[in-house]
Amino acid sequence: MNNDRDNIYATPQLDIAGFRFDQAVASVFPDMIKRSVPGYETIIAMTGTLAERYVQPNSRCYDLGCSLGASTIAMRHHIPHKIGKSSGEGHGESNCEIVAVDNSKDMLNQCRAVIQKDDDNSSVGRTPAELTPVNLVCGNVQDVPITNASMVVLNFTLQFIPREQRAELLQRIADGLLPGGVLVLSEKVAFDDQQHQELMIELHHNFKRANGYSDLEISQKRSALDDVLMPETLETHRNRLRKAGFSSVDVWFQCFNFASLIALK
Ligand code: GEK
Repeated sequence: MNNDRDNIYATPQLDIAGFRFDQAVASVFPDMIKRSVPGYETIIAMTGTLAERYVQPNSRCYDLGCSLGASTIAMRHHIPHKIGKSSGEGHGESNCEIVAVDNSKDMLNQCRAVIQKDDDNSSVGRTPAELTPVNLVCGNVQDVPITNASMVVLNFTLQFIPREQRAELLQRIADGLLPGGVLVLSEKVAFDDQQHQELMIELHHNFKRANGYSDLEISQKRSALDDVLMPETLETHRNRLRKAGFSSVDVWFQCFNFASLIALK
């Protein structure tokens, strides 16, 4: 089941191991991310809106670090079925494919079940040709070829990649995007101004407390994420994206130390 309540850090742990996306996390993930990341549901919904606008016929959409597939489902439900003129092939359907990648097999197994459920629900009133196929890949996002893409989503994934390897991944994404394609990059961010940094952390912790996490849970999770989740400033993200060749880059959503950027090729 993946709709259980997250209480992974509710009891005191003597030795807090580095955070891992294992079976325990996969089984509570939707609850964990909603109660931990301000604006998560808004960002997912907006991903659908962006898919409606930017996904091009006969192209690929990538969900890199897909977890249980929330962004994949948002794109799938909003890719217009009949974009472009009927070209014979695909009978005027979008003829798109979504490639959803995660290197945690526990997360990907749960994701497979979510996609299967969506197949079953979505098939009502639709022909199979109208359901955008999802190709689930268990692997490192840094190794997956990105080609013929009109939309790429990195929703809270880049933060787990070693800092010095981020530019290369973004360059491959920029190179794999078609002209007019979009990258949605959501991240936990840091601030140069120490006072502002501390305020954002405090407000985020208040958000978690208001969502039912105890001080013990907040502090143990924080220790587990140390050296695993590595935030950078918005300026660093903007500069790196521009350097990779994106022509228009900026933040469309921010709440405390969580932000989402749109980068257009
Ligand atoms: C969502 N996007 O619900 N290669 C592949 N997967 C990775 C890698 C990597 N190198 N590093 C981390 N992951 C999702 C939420 S969660 C964010 C993304 C969070 C995977 C990891 O296994 C996990 O599933 C996901 O990236 C990050 O919109 O938990 O803060």
